[in-house]
Amino acid sequence: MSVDLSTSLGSLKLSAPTLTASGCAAAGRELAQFGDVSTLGGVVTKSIMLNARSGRPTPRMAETPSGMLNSIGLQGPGIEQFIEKDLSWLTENGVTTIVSIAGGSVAEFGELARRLRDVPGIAALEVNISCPNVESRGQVFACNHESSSDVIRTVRSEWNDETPILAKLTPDVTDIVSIAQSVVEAGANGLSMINTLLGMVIDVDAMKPMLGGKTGGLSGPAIRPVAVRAVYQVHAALPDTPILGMGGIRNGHDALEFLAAGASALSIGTVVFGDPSAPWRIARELGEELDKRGYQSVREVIGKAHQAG
Ligand code: RRO
Repeated sequence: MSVDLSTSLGSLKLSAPTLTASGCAAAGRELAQFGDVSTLGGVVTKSIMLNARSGRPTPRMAETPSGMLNSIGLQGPGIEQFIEKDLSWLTENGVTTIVSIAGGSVAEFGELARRLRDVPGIAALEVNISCPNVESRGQVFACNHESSSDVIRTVRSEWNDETPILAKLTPDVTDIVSIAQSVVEAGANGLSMINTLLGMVIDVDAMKPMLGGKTGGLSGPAIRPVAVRAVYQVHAALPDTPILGMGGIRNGHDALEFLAAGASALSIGTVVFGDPSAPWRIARELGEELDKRGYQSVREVIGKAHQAG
């Protein structure tokens, strides 16, 4: 098999098409016992905030049909410890690192970008606008054109011109295409999509929501058709904007579906909890799926499903 698995997200060249999804492999270190993390397309780190956070009350996870709900609530060590402990490990180990940032306000996003701007070893910034704006009654930034653009414009103004900015979009909107257009106009170089869908599971014996935080983000194969649809619609409207696609990818066949819809690379999330070697396995399987169909590279199938009719 001689399929070329390399790809790119705009100016960022990737030697492999599969990355970890933010929040599903912490900062990559835990995966090192399952494979050489530097051979992945990259690691997208768990969204980091300025200050340490303990997150939402437990329980924080619930099983759902073909998926799971999480309500972690941005638990993390804060930016300084992240740079010192996590980012340094990733850099020392030659890992292509995409740092995911989350702010409770537009200004906090700007501060995070400013703090990270001169830190070496960052291949791209993923701006997680799918988190609540504490200054706007907890409304999610990415649900609104204005707040989405404000965040991206602010991050852009604090960031450098060489390293791409990806905006992470939520599917919990009526028109994801128009949100995508707003953030690209505001300066995003690419899009990560999709984040989880807001859901709830109720324990009918206790007669209360299962999760401590009541609501949670739905991920896994249950959301894959939603993700593929979103990637397809956005690629049709913005064919020159690179998309990091994700949402319930379990195997090479699923990965191929996202490429055909218009994604240029893939983040592997929920499946990693049960199979930590999945990002490597799925890249291998994708090669086999491409080979079986007579393709020689990942690049030639990106957006391929748009050519039919
Ligand atoms: O930390 C979380 O609970 C969380 C975040 Br920031 C996110 O973007 N998506 C998600 O499903 N959970």
